[in-house]
Amino acid sequence: MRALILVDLQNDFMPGGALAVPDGDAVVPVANALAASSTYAHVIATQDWHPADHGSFAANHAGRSPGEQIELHGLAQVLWPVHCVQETRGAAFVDTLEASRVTKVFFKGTDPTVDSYSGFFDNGQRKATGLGAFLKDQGVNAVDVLGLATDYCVKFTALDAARLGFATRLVVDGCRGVNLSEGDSERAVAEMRAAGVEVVESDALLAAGARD
Ligand code: VGL
Ligand code: ZN
Repeated sequence: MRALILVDLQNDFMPGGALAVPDGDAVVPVANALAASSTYAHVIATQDWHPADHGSFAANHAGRSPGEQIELHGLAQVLWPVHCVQETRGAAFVDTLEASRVTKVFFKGTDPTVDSYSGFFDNGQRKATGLGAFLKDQGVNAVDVLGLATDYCVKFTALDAARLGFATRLVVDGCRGVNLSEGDSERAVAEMRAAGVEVVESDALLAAGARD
């Protein structure tokens, strides 16, 4: 059984948002098309869901700016603009997402002391969100991953999925990256591929959907 995992399709990651991913809105039609197909036993969504005092926000570190790197409680941390603050419009799903297809939501980044790029674990791999246990409990053994951003939350979600033993595919046309450094997204895709993630296009999945 396969699940679709939609990573962080939230207003703050869309053009005009606080942490806008270039062309980020282009992935929403891909998410909607796949979510509407009958291929998936579950359509899961993650939401980046930070308290206002989150340690990943540059604004919470005197004299620091977004894009700088610090050490946060022993872990390397890129500093970000304030984004996806719990209960704000920026943290809500983008309106164009057909959210009624989503069967279960997992929240991440709720602990102010540690960031959480993966939908499965925090960046220290200490606390689970419950996503892995939920999927296993439901008999899911395969996942398709898409969303924002390729070089952060999508990458770490797909890597954890593969590591946990799920047959993992990255729907590459359903992802866009932040690209703080040029080529970050390409390197992220290569890293996922090297970890056993299959890289696929949504068209091929939708065409195959009629067969499986
Ligand atoms: C993300 C940076 C900070 C993401 C979340 O969704 O990729 N990136 N928080
Ligand atoms: Zn975040």
